[in-house]
This record gives sequence, structure tokens and C-alpha cells, in this order.
Amino acid sequence: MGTYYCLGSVERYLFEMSFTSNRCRIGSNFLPCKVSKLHPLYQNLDKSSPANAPLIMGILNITPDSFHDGSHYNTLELAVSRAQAMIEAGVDIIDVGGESTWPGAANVSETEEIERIVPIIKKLQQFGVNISIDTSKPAVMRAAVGAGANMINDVRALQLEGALQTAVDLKVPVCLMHMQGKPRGMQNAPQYQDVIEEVLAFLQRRVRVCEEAGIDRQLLSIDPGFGFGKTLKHNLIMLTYLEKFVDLGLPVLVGLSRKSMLGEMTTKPVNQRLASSLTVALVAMQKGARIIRVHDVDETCDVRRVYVALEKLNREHKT
Ligand code: 9MG
Repeated sequence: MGTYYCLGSVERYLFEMSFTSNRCRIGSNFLPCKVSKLHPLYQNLDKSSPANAPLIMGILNITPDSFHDGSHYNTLELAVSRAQAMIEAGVDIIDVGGESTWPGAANVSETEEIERIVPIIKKLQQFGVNISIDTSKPAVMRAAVGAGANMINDVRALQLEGALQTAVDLKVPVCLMHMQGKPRGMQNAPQYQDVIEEVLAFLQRRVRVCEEAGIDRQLLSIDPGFGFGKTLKHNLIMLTYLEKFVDLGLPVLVGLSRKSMLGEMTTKPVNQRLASSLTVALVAMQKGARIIRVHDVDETCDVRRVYVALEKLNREHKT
């Protein structure tokens, strides 16, 4: 009888847990995070998604190799339809990027980056979805937020000239990521005495610099930067001890999706890393990551559904 009741409640919960495409940008759901006040963007904004669920950030790269067609019109059309599919699947934030950060990628000028991202952001903001801009360039940050982006995702943690002041002025949430070295050479023998201590110390330093410059702590999130100047072992240690980053009391963002560390473990090419990406997404959720940056939004939302159902049952059994 007891088992029957529990099963019934899980089924009912799963049934009630419908993710709609009607996204809202402000909300105030419960969140077991160690910060006293949390910016609305870091909470579950959609009343239909379960309280306490981690947020899914969908990757939308607007680089020439992202869309096979090449023409500007079709790039815009394709990017918008990809974004729409992510919204239907339950995405919380779409991360728009106009410059690739993989080691072999070519540099892109500020003007080119702005021309790539602004038309797409203008279109996407009509859907009411949260939009983050994946850039390190101050002018791109300003153009993106002017067009409707409401978050900055900076893999250089606001260290480029003018980036810190720009973030102060824009007053939107910012993700500060750790990277050892620069994208071009970062994977040439990265070294740490203690990867956790060093990455934690860097992030704490950047948080302090941001707060001293006038950025409200509530706006900040942190990211250990999987794959950015780290060997497979460094990445595995960071994932194993992800709670240490969560313990800093700021929302933790992780990007593991399809990364080469998964290729190293599975010997699979990038287009066959779905299973390994979902596995690490679940591990990150279990360890308290607040935002999971992924390519495969639909499948990761399924992982989240299962994770949330298990968590809810766990909590019910503890009370
Ligand atoms: C842009 N980008 C690529 N990988 C990333 C990661 O792991 N984290 C963040 N914040 N951004 C990333």
C-alpha cells in the first residue's frame, strides 16, 4: 500500500511536470542555494517547471561553420528555428555566441561579431526567452544587451580591457569562467599544483574584483571552465569535487556538452557524444550545478525531469 502510494505520487508529479513553451522572464520559486537573495535569472522562471530544478542553457553558435548554407538570410532563419526548438524543449536560457572559443578557431573582429549576433538576439527576445551573450568583448556585450540579451557569459571572466566597467554599466547577470592560458594554446600541457584550489582562488578573486567595481553579488555566477586549459584528469577532478565550487555560494554554471574530455573517455567523435554528455549533465545536477550549458536541450530536459522526480521523492522520504 505504501509503495503503491509512493509510485502514484511520482507518476502524478511527472504528469504535472509539463514544460510549456510559454516562458516568463521573472519568477520567484524556491531554490536551495546558499545565497540569501538570488537574481531572478538564476531561479526557475517558468511557473510550469519544477521549483529547485537546475536551469538548462542551450548553445546557439552563430559562426560560419554552425550553419552549412552560409548566406546571412538563411543563417538567421536557421538560428531562429533552432532556438524555437530549444524553447519548445524547455530551455531556460539561450547562449548566443558569434566567436568560437575552441583552440583552432579564427579570431573574429568586433564588428563581425556584432553583425552576427544582433539580428538573432533581436528576433529571440520577441519569444520572451532569457538570452545570454557569449563574448569577452565590451562592445559586443553592449550591442547584445541593447538588442535584448539579459546575461553575459564571459569565458575570460571580464578580464579584457573595458569588460569589467561594461558589466558594471549593463547591470545584467554575468557568468565568470576560469581558463588557464588563451584559447589557442590552452590545451598544450596545462599544469596545476592543485586544480581545485587554483580554480577556486581565481574565481574568488574575480568575484571580489567584480564586487569592488560595483557589480551586485546577486548578478554573479561562476564556472570552473571544463576543457579550458585542463587535461582529462583535471576535468574529472573538477567534476568530482564540483561541490567545492557550489560551496562558494554563487550559482555554478557548467559546460561539458560534447567536449573532447568525453571523446577521450569514450573514443567517440563529437557527433556521438550524446550519452556521455547526458551522463555528465546528470552528475553535475546531482552535485548542485545551477546552470547546465548544452547542445542537446531536449534530451537534457529529460535528464532534468528524471533528476527532479528523484530529488522530490528523496525530500519526501526525509520529511
Ligand atoms: C562559450 N563556452 C564554451 N564552453 C563553455 C563553458 O564550459 N562554460 C561557459 N560559461 N561558456 C562556455
